Amino acid sequence: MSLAKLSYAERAKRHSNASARALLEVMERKKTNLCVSVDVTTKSEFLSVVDVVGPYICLVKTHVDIIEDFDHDLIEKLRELSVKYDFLIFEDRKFADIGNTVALQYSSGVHKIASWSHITNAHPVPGPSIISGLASVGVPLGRGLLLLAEMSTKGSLATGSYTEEAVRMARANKNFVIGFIAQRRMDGVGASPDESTEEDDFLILTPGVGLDSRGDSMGQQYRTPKEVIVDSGCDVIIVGRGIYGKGNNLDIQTVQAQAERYRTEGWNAYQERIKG
Ligand code: 5IU
Repeated sequence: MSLAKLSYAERAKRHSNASARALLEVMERKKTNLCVSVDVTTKSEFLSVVDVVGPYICLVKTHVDIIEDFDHDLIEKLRELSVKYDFLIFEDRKFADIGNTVALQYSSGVHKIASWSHITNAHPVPGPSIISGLASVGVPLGRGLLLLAEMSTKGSLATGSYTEEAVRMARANKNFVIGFIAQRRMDGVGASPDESTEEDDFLILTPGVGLDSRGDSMGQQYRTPKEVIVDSGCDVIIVGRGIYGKGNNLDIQTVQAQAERYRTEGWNAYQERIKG
């Protein structure tokens, strides 16, 4: 039986990485597989969105480098909201450098990502040394890493043998690599014929999710929660503009209604998958 048929609660028990376990537990507890991607450029907009979507999400995805008035007060407030509403934090940093450099980018600088972000991600392009560099910082803190095995954009180069190699890198580092940013489950991908991968349980977090649009003018491509969770076996839907909108004026009531809507769609799709 594919592990995609197991409940999030059952899968939580199979994970030894603290962040993977905590994410699956919160998904089950709050009955949500929704991650909101909050790509806004001011502290006040960021905190308003998180405050209103908090009850509906398992995870907040950040790009802290786009926040013009970033400071550590923002991180303190985000942490308070993560406790108040019970969600985890994922800085979508997409590391891509040599091990020594990514360890510094992860631990230091203005953002000190490792000190507050439960989960972060990396491009596999440098090879396994990017994992060891990030692990030297993240493992002692119980953090989890996602590898970018695929992307949602038109013409993405992360396909075929590149994706397979990413999965092989993850299998060799299961204590820290908890899953992938990808568009489908990665069961058995890149495995040799005699290799047993049945026990692998990588989390699949999937951006490029929208109910009202199939893409944007800059190459983004959207699929529905059902396509992502039921048809492709992914675990977490990542939604940005579908929830917080496109314009400059945040309409908080609409943001709340959209978060509720995506949460319901994502959870219904998951229930269909595990019961079907
Ligand atoms: N994101 C993608 N596609 C990818 C990866 C990351 O969209 O393949 I890797 C990020 C970019 C943005 C969010 O922060 O996910 C999606 O936002 P929208 O739902 O607004 O398109």
